[in-house]
Amino acid sequence: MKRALVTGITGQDGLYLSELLLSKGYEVYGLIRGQNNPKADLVRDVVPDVRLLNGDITDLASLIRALSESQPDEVYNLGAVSFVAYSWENARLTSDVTGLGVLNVLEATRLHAGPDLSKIRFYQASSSEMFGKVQDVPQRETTLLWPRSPYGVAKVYGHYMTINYRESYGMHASSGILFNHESPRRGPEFVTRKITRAVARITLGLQDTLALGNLDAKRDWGFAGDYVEAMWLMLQQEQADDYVVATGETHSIREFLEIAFAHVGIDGWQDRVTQDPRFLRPAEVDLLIGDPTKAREQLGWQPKVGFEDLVRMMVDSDLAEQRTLAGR
Ligand code: NDP
Ligand code: GDR
Repeated sequence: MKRALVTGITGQDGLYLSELLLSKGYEVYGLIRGQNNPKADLVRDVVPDVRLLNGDITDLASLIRALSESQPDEVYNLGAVSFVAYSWENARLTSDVTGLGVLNVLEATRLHAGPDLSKIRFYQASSSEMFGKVQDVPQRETTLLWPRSPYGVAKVYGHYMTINYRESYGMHASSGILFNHESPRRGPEFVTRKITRAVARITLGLQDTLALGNLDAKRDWGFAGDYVEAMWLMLQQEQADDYVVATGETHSIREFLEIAFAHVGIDGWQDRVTQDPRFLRPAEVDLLIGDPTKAREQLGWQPKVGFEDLVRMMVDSDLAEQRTLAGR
């Protein structure tokens, strides 16, 4: 039986990846931080077979202990301060967790493995935010990185550190450059979930309007359940490498709004949405669209859920959740 250690277990991807690994017969260990993490119950609820280990990716000793307790064949580093807007207000914290945290996980893995480094495979959650200012359309593995936020800068550090461990020590360390991926488990601070939750509440008469920032940004949005499969596939390859994981389609926030509101029968979303400068960013990533050719050809990976189905899935899930919360 294979064993995997997953950091960021309480997050959107941690839950989907755990479900996938458990379905493949893995023994899954999840790193959980804090003395009484409120999301521990969620993990126990969704994936009760995951074994939780205390630790924090900023704390090297806790990682060494987690590796020793789990003895993993595969390490998936998903832990991060992941909200781009928050990263300007907490740039140092973001650098420590999202940047230096990667070095800690790599180094703990190397120390734990000892002379036989080939026995552990490592996955780093890199991001399309690293592309930042548009250099290439679509963006691919070779596109120049030009991050536009403290989060993006920290991810670039983690990305190159992963490549460096591969080149310096021969570690089987792969980096998935994942474009935005969403689901009903997406945190409510991200724009997709913020919209689908608001659409559900407006439909039920619990809210009148929704305040957003820049509606013109374009993103390549896929379904998180599809994307965790690409993570796993990367670690099943003989050679470690870097892969763009994306749908190859891009849509604006306006298009997302259009489909979400139309799904509940509300035409003219413009009357329901206000623009609030508080949600504008000091520097914006205007256009993301990925070229997933390498992942398709080398990993045999393809997204299954399309954009419109993704939006509808999230609206339906939020409608059900809000109905339950409102006791209807
Ligand atoms: P989430 O924000 O949902 O989850 C982030 C996870 O990181 C949480 O489990 C959080 O734990 C954990 N974490 C935060 N700080 C620490 C720390 N100091 N030590 C250990 N764990 C910590 O993110 P997603 O699931 O959406 O994303 C997973 C990874 O993929 C992240 O690295 C993200 O940056 C990256 N990514 C995500 C994309 C997306 O579109 N979703 C696209 C590209 C990359 P806690 O509950 O304790 O806060
Ligand atoms: P992103 O996701 O920054 O791409 O990072 P987010 O959903 O936060 O923003 C997407 C775009 O929407 C615009 N926007 C708003 N965003 C939020 N959150 N709230 C608003 O009110 C709002 N109004 C407009 C933003 O300006 C932006 O252009 C996500 C995270 O998961 C990262 O961790 C990951 O690396 C990248 O995706 C790929």
